[in-house]
Amino acid sequence: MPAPRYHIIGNYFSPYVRKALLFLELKGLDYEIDPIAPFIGDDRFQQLNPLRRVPVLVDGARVVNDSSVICQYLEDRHPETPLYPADIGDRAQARWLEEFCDARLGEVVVWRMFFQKGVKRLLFGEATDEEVFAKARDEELPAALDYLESQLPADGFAFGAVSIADLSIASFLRNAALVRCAVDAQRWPRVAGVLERTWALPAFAKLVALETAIARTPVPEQHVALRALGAPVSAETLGTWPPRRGVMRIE
Ligand SMILES: N[C@@H](CCC(=O)N[C@@H](CS)C(=O)NCC(=O)O)C(=O)O
Repeated sequence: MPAPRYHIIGNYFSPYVRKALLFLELKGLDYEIDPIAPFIGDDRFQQLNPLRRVPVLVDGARVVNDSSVICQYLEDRHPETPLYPADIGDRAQARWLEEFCDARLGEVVVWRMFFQKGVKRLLFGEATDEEVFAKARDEELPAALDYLESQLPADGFAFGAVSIADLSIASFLRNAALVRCAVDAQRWPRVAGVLERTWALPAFAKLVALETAIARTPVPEQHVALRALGAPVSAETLGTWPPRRGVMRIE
C-alpha cells in the first residue's frame, strides 16, 4: 500500500490540531497521524518544531508548522474543496475570526480552562488553579463569546458555506465543552447556531468520536487504543515519557 500523502503530528484534544484534521477530512485527503500531546514530544519533535507545539504537518520532505499555516497550505494545494470564503473581504474577516480563536480562545479556553482542568492534572499531576478556571469561565469566555456573537450572521455558517471561521470557533469551543462549559443558546444564539451546524458535520463528529473514546485512556496507551478504533495512526511515534513542559507560556 502506498504511504499516505500527509503525516500529521498532534493529539485529538488540541483545537489547533482539530482545525488541521478537519481540513484534511473535509478535503478528503489521505493522511496518517502521530497523535501525541506536545508535552511528550521527543528531541526529533523539537527539531521539527522548536516551539514544541502541535500540529506539525509533514508532506514528504517539507515540514509545515502552525495550524493556520497548515490550513492555508492545504487550501493552496487542494483548492477544489474551498474552506476559505471566495470574497477577499470575507476571506480577511474569516482569517481574523480564526486568529481571534487562536489567540483569545487559545488563552482562555485552552490554557485557563482545558489545561487547568485536564492536562495539568493528568500529565503533570498538579492541581487545578480554581481561581484561574473560574475567572476564565465566568468573565473571559463570556466576553469572547459576546464578541463572536457580534460578528456572526443570524443563520447558517459565518460566510455561507462552512469555512475556516466556523471550523475554528467550533474547534476551540469543543474544548470548552470538554470541561463542561456549554454555550448558552439564549445568550449567544448565533455562536450556538454555528456550533450546532459545525459539530454536526460528519468530519467533526468522526474526530469527536475518536477523542471521546480515548478520553480515559492513559496517554502512553492512546496510540494502541486509537489504532484499534480504526484511526489512521502512524507506525512511528515521536512520543516519549515522562512529559516535559517545553516552551510553556502559562504555568
Ligand atoms: N499558533 C499555534 C499554536 C499551537 C499550540 O499552542 N498548540 C498547543 C496544543 S493545544 C501546544 O502545542 N502547546 C504546547 C506549548 O505551548 O508548550 C498553531 O496555530 O498551531
